[in-house]
Amino acid sequence: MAKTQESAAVLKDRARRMKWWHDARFGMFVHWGLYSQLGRHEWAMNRERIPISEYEKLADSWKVKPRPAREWAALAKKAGMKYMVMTTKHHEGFCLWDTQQTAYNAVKRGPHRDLVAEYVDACREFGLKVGFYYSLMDWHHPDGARCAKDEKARRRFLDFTHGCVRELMSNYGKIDILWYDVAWPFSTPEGWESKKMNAMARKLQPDIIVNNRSWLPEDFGTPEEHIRAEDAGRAWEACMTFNGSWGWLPTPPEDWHSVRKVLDMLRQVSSEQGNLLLNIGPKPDGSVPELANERLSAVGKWIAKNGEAMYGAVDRCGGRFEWMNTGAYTLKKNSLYYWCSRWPGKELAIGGLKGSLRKVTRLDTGANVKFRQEKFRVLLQGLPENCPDKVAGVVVFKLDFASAPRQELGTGYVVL
Ligand code: FHN
Repeated sequence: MAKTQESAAVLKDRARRMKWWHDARFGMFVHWGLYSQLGRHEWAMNRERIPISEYEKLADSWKVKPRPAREWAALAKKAGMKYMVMTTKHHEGFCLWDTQQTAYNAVKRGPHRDLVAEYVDACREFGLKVGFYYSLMDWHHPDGARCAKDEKARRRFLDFTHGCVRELMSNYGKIDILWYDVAWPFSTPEGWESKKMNAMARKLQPDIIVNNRSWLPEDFGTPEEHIRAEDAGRAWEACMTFNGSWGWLPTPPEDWHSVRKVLDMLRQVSSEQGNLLLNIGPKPDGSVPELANERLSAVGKWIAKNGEAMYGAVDRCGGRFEWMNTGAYTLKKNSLYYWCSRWPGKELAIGGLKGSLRKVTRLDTGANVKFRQEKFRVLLQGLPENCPDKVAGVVVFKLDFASAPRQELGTGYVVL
């Protein structure tokens, strides 16, 4: 995508709109729809070539428990997540809100409820920012594919698409994030008239944050199922499944990210000023998968004591620190947070740190840690023999320096 120079005013407005998002760090992605009833991934309709007439029956068989979104929001809060993004319409084309664009929706069919309205209410009840996921690709709409080759079909499908976005931006109060997905079959913003669509969204929601999946860069990049920072200055959010499927798909516990893995993903994104959007795929009735509940609850317990190392304004570590054998870093100006995930015993050595070390504390207890700074290493001493963190085996040491620290280790160097 060609990089265009954005005006100072645009950059300033984006910084204003996105400050809460950067500080928030951690969000919950929710993939829930007709596909959840199949329990075989949200792409089952496409991968299994289920005929539309057969698939549509799911619209009337969908039974939803009372207000499941409250369970999601309560768990998100408990897990230390600050915002949510839910599928309002996935590729299957079924709309979870009271839309006038199609009768294929959760109010006219199956649940006979506005599931998006319930989700918005739940987010607000638990003090979470509200994100809407919207799939541009639509396997159900009659023009969803032929729009690529037929101008009349394109017009109809764009009127449908822009109409859906307009409803979502108009009918549910303040919306904080617009998360587009899969801009197939067009391969340009002109095909979708994205500029016009996003300008409409921003006019209706002046503070909204828009991702990069309508063929325009907009506000942030979206690496998926991997963690890779965008260029410095460009916001980014890694979206990750919990067990390899976005939609409900029961798999053995070993397929689900461990608490330690989730914490390491949080550290990785925080170390390069990114966000983590971690997905749950609720069961057909809306229930939270047990393993997601169990592991996110533990993540939240850990974050409650160590969140300082990830929330708020962080600096990029890239190029300033090297990999370590017992842990890894996040950085806030002169404070270096060492996430020790491999407990060394009573003494922890970190080689090659440059800068005058003033103080070391443990984030989980606030206790000062005895340390000695030598020419080639820092020694943290008087530690417990075994790792004291019983939640995940990860202890964060906060090292306060007189100035911004860095590390020089190299490959072949040894101390004589
Ligand atoms: O095809 C979708 C997929 O089902 C899921 O919604 C992810 C989430 O980012 N987006 C697409 C794959 O990139």
